Amino acid sequence: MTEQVFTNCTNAGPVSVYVKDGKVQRIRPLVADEKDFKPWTIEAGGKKYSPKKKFNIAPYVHGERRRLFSDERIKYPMKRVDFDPNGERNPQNRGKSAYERISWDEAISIIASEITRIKDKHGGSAISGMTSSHHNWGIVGYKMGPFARFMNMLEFTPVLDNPDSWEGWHWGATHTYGFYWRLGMPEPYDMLGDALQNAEMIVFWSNDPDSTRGTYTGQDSAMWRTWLKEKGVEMIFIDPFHNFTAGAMEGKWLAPRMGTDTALAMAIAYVWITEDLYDKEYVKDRTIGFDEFKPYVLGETDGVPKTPEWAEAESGIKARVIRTLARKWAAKRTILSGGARGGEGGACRTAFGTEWARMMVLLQAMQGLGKPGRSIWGTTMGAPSDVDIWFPAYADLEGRVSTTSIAKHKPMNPTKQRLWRLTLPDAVLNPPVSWYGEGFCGQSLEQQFTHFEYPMKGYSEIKMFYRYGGSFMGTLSDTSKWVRMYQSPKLEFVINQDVWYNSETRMADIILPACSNFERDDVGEWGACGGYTCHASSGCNFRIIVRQQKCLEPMWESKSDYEIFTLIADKLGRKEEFTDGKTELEWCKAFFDASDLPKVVDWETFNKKGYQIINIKDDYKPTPSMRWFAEGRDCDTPDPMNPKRKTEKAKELGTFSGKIEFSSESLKKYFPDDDERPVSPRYIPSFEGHHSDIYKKYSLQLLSPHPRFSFHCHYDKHTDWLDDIPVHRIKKDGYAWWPARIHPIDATPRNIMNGDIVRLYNDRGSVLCCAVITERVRPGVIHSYASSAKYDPLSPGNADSIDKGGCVNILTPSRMVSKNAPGMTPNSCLIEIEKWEG
Ligand SMILES: Nc1nc2c(c(=O)[nH]1)N[C@H]1C(S)=C(S)[C@@H](COP(=O)(O)OP(=O)(O)OC[C@H]3O[C@@H](n4cnc5c(=O)[nH]c(N)nc54)[C@H](O)[C@@H]3O)O[C@H]1N2
Ligand SMILES: Nc1nc2c(c(=O)[nH]1)N[C@H]1C(S)=C(S)[C@@H](COP(=O)(O)OP(=O)(O)OC[C@H]3O[C@@H](n4cnc5c(=O)[nH]c(N)nc54)[C@H](O)[C@@H]3O)O[C@H]1N2
Ligand SMILES: [Mo]
Repeated sequence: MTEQVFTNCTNAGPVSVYVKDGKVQRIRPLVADEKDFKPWTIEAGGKKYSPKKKFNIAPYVHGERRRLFSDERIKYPMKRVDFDPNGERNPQNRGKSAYERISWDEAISIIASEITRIKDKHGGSAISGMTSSHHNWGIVGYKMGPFARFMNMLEFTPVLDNPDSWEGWHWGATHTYGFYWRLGMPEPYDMLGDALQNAEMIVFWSNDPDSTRGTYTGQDSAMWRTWLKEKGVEMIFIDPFHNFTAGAMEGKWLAPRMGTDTALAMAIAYVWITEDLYDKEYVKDRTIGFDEFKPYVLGETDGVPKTPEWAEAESGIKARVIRTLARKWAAKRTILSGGARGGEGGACRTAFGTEWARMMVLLQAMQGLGKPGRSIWGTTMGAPSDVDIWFPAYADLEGRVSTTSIAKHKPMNPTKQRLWRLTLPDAVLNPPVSWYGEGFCGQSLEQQFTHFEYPMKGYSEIKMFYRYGGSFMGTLSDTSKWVRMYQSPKLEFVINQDVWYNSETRMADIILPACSNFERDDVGEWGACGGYTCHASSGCNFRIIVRQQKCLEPMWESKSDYEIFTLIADKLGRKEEFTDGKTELEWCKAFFDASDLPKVVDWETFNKKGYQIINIKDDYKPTPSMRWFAEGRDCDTPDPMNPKRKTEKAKELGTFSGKIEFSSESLKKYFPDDDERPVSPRYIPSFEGHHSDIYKKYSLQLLSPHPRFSFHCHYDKHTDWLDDIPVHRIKKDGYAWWPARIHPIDATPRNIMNGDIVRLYNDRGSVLCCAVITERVRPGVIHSYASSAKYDPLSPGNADSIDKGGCVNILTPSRMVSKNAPGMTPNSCLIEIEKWEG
């Protein structure tokens, strides 16, 4: 047979897939017709900047074919050998026992009868289930689609996700500058042009965009940073790790002690206030509450002036360096780059991370946030982009913008009970649990103050858990408790449905093999998330909507997630209700029809050609983010999620006052006495940091950012090529170990040499890693990426076992950002490390 070429899209770029005799020969960045591209041009400083006509995918996508055919694929439906739905279930053996292959018929029969049994006895609320944060690309088969539709049909108890990416911004910055409709992230519009034309300096504060790449947008923004470097824009990096962007940009590196970023920020404000280096007019016209903030900075309220000397004692950064930074920042037009998308960054996933994120906004507010070259920008979004052509993205499926929705099941799920992802194990093992906040609070600030308790009156505790994907041993906090949860007899039945074996897969009673996005039909726009991160595809040089063509039949006995739910629905007699009579390809067409794409291309052409590039119009007019606010105009940026846009409140931000709030009106109203998220931000020493009692026992701080060469648990362990990249894993004695980076000052007294296997430990657990001795980490900090996909306990099924795979999140705390802000805090973690002789 001749070779066929298909188009598809991954979560880091569009690809062409070459298939012969049902086998994928190769996968490479999508090859599009030259004529389809009409590159934009930005003029700045007498030069013209324009992107090349190509798609710069993330490195791991080059291993996509290896991942597709990986031995780690789940190939057949499996049943735990000692699970008998009609007899002994042996939940205590989850994680220990072996599995046997069963037929699809048997698997579907067991699942359907368990659903019926549990629902009849306890109601739909006894069934729960959840997905993870990321998914193979597409919108028809995305986690918000079939999974949500099916589970809503069962009237299940949903598990609310903590906003992992944005914790401090979501729970903190929203009370300072609004943007709750972006979960606390700033607008991205036309920030590249603004930077090229106006910026003189960029402060990367907890940001490594060369590694994190705008989340989904591959390497496209790498060129932008090179342009900025060549233009002579000065770059500063505040990070306990000398990260890859700092290396590539040859920037100045400041490495604060972990947990002290807010102290550093306060000292910068101190210099500006005492040396009269801030934008007083902006503070007067565009903000409120400065009079409550200023006395704290000056030490008038607590007797502690937040001087650079004071901050030096906390952070270890020299007072003169802090002064120089503060003066330069005020003298130059400076962009603050606070995480991958402007508002993210590992510093927001810490104890009281709200205070850091609020300070990021307030520092920029003191310099005129929104004025030319004075933005909050991750350097990863904000290319010129035509947003008039709307195409749905995965988060639109449940959002306000969508017209069709695969996820919406009518009648809507009547179950009001909710679980909170971070406390799910506690909810099962030790109820009741309670918290404030409706998960992703993108509709209003008030959503953050809603109180929840589980179990909820009138509903059942959960008995059945449908886990869709699942690699939390590597990605959540204090993850041994997930093992304990899975072994609880309270969970009578556990399913896991994934494409690859991941750390939670073998905790289930029934395992179902899903196929990848290459083995089913879908449609999706590169980099676009929709919903609360609307217009994220401006991180790509070109908007491209891809008809994700089925390239080969599902391998082994895998099936698309949609087909799996269809089979179960059929067994329950509800097939038509689930499918709405549509195949996956028909859903693709339905989304296409509902979008603006038919204005540009007809379905037949799009379906056959496989992609459509949306170029900007000739008369493109930039609308830089927050310029409208800085200039006191009506909002002219196109975010449809901004509820004040095009109303009489169009000049306002999303805070209660409509202005930037040094002292938060929303916190004042709902939690006026909260000393952990005070009305006006404070530096609060970390609950797991250098002032804590356990610091005597565990004096090293674990820094666990996002892995450069994998995408969370995607690609790691499932793409053997990655084991040959020493930044990612280090091969020793036939095993691919997860690296842990340690400064020579910490290694020498512990007698640790480069390449030694070391045990990282604290009271929560132990993880084995391979030591990398390097001066790229600050003394006192151990750097080891989060998101190992390999959970490899020396004693399987024992929650207290040492893990050999590198799941350092076994060590991180369950304690939340603060008592009323239920976010995760993996970067506030104390450990010790020793050479492993076992
Ligand atoms: N220490 C530390 N921990 C962190 C962070 C940190 O900075 N430090 N960051 C946090 C952040 S921001 C995030 S987003 C989380 C991410 O952590 P997770 O939410 O755990 O994300 P993933 O690893 O992407 O998990 C995706 C799972 O879904 C499965 N899956 C993917 N596609 C499909 C599909 O098509 N069908 C099915 N059935 N399954 C599929 C995958 O195989 C995998 O098991 O980690 C958080 N954890
Ligand atoms: N390659 C790759 N790219 C990704 C992901 C991935 O898994 N792999 N995940 C994607 C996702 S879901 C998200 S949310 C984004 C996350 O993007 P970010 O949140 O921006 O990424 P992080 O890696 O957590 O942190 C960025 C930098 O902050 C530093 N840092 C961590 N803690 C602190 C601190 O307390 N203080 C200071 N000053 N610096 C600190 C880290 O050393 C790191 O260099 O990345 C996305 N992009
Ligand atoms: Mo994330």
